[in-house]
Amino acid sequence: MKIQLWRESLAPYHLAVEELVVKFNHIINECRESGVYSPIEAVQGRVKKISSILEKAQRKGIALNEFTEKLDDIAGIRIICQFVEDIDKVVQLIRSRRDMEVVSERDYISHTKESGYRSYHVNVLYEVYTMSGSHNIQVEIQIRTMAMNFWATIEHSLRYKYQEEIPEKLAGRLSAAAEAVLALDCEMSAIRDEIVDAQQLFQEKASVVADI
Ligand code: 0O2
Repeated sequence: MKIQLWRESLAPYHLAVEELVVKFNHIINECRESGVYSPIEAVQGRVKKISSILEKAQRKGIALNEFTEKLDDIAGIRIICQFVEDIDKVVQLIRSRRDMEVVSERDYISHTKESGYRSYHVNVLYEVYTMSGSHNIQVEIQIRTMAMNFWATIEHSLRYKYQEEIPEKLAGRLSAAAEAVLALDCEMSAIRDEIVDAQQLFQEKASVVADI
């Protein structure tokens, strides 16, 4: 496929990611402005690189003219939460929205992957409008805690470095690190109220200073 054609095919995906990042960031701002705790700490978005689309399509035996239908994570949103409990709130929020339709969910938190990967995936259909009309775009929304994100980001780079063949010893250490992440998330949940209280006080102080 020519590069211009790739650009045209991926344009609605870029639009979907841009719009969704704005919408989820708006939730953070709305919460902050009304002094309410935000279940969303941060939002990231990306469109899969052409090389990664080609690699995944080949690995899954997907023909190039089918990739927009059969690859459901070309458009990706990552929602980072502070606490495990927030993940469920974000999932409920997504399910209740009328601008996106949930088509599937994958719970890698209750069902941790063999690698140690934990995250909640919600796949949605999201409509965007471009000059060529409307497009129903598949978007994969990954929801995870800051600790889960730390682990997944590092494991992802190691997986890339070792081309999916992470040496056994290193895999063992990653597995132990995943256990530590689980323990950290539990510990933080246990003192959640204290932390949220402290953050609220800190935010109030910061806004008083800003007003002066
Ligand atoms: P990238 O670069 O993040 O886009 P698969 O066949 O395993 O690739 P599938 O069946 O399409 O994936 O869906 P799944 O399991 O929901 O995984 C899709 C995405 O979840 C991956 O995208 C990763 O972002 C993340 N993920 C899944 N498993 C792991 C894991 O063990 N470790 C880490 N770090 N991330 C994981 P891509 O395309 O692999 O990568």
